[in-house]
Amino acid sequence: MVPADAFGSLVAALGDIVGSANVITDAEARRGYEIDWTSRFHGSTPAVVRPSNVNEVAAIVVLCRRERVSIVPQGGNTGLVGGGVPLAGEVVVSLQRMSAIDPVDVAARQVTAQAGATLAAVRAAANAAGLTYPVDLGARDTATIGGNIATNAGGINLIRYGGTREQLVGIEAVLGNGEIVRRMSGLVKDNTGYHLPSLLCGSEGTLGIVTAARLRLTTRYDHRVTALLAFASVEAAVAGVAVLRTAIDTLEAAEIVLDAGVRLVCACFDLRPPFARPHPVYVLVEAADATDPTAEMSAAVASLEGLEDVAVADDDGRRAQLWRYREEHTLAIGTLGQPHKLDVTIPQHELATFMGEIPTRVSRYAPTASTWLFGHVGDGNIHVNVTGVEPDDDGIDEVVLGHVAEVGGSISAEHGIGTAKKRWLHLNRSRAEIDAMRAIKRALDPDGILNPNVLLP
Ligand code: FAD
Ligand code: 2HG
Ligand code: ZN
Repeated sequence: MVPADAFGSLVAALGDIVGSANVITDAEARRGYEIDWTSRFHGSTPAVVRPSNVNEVAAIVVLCRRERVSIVPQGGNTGLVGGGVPLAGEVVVSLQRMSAIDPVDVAARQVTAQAGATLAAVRAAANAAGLTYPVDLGARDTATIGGNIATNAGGINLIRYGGTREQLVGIEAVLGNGEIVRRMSGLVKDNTGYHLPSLLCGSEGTLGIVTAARLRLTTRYDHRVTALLAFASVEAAVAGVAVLRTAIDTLEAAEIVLDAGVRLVCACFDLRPPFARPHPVYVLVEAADATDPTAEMSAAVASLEGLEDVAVADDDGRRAQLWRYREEHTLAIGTLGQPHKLDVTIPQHELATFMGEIPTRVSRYAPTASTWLFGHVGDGNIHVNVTGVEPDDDGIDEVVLGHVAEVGGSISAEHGIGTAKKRWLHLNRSRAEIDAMRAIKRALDPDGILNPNVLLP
């Protein structure tokens, strides 16, 4: 940390790099960059810097390294593990001004985008060229490609297309030592050593600041069917999803929500319930193809056991209505206070038991707490949200993550470790693995200035 009186010269030097209008020091203007989306994690920064190109980013890193000032890279600030906000006086480097998207390379089925481009903008560009960028998630309008890469974002279509890492063909980034690495040729066969895009993907801003990426695009399917399936139990829902995944090649989403969560969403957003009577569990499924996948979906759904009702959408308006029951969960839960967000993956054969067991364990620790369960059931990713517990009472995190590890799951499915979970990294990673990560961190960020308060315990 630099002493307070040194900030004046630091701010001036940052202004020399990006122009003083792009160095934010006013307390009111800084506030949105200092607090995370859930408002559970916050701190303060001497300055938010908004570079416009990779050379400015490199100059900022070189300056901060020389002055021994730490940096937090920030994109859309929609991260849910407290990883993108200054927790201990770091300078915030916001990539939001770097949002250009090149014309889509239709022949290569790729696009180059700067890190600050939003996910929605990249998807729209791909769409306009007759293709799609297959990563999608609820925060699409705000989350950036750089943030998606830093967290290796998963989202709602991972079961068909993979997550962000699977789409990443090339990267441009500034490492913690101030060097620029750039591999953007788009060559898909390229076995010339360590794959730096993969390494930086999921590194949560600890190794480099991503400034641009070359992304793989895929076929855009114009025929789509979405259905909300009502089940009698979580067991039936999990078994049903396994059947549908085998039966429907074109399945791209399988999302689970429970009755309590749907009621909360309906109450918060004044929505009508999806069915005439409530059901314990709902699974939202979506398939897309070059021809209408409705018949294939209907035949597979007809074979399911424990199915109580079905609502089908084959037009965009109805589809959006069904998705609201799922996608509004995060906002609805946020109205109850600052939730503990525990984004975990559970092995398929343990999933139903876990979902039954975890509310009991939470109540045992905190009798007044509420547990909300929903998520990407197709890949075993459940979002355990706990409300009614103080934001800094991480005993509840210990209870949930400890049990996740006991059943062979991952303590972070798609949101990353951030600051929220670094205490528990050892539950999933061996000492040798953590040592290897530290060695990589030292090599690429020798003075440890990049996001020093996340990921590594
Ligand atoms: P930020 O929040 O700004 O930063 C996240 C992390 O990345 C921080 O550690 C930050 O330091 C680092 N970072 C940001 N930009 C860069 C960069 N250019 N270079 C290096 N490091 C960088 N996530 C999913 O995976 N799947 C979902 O389905 C999903 N749904 C969501 C729904 C809602 C309503 C919300 C609020 C969030 C959701 N998220 C989801 C979480 C979040 O949107 C993702 O983690 C997203 O990838 C974060 O992008 P961002 O630009 O907002 O990053
Ligand atoms: C989602 O899938 C996001 O909606 C957010 O990953 C999950 O709010 C959460 O816990
Ligand atoms: Zn999610």
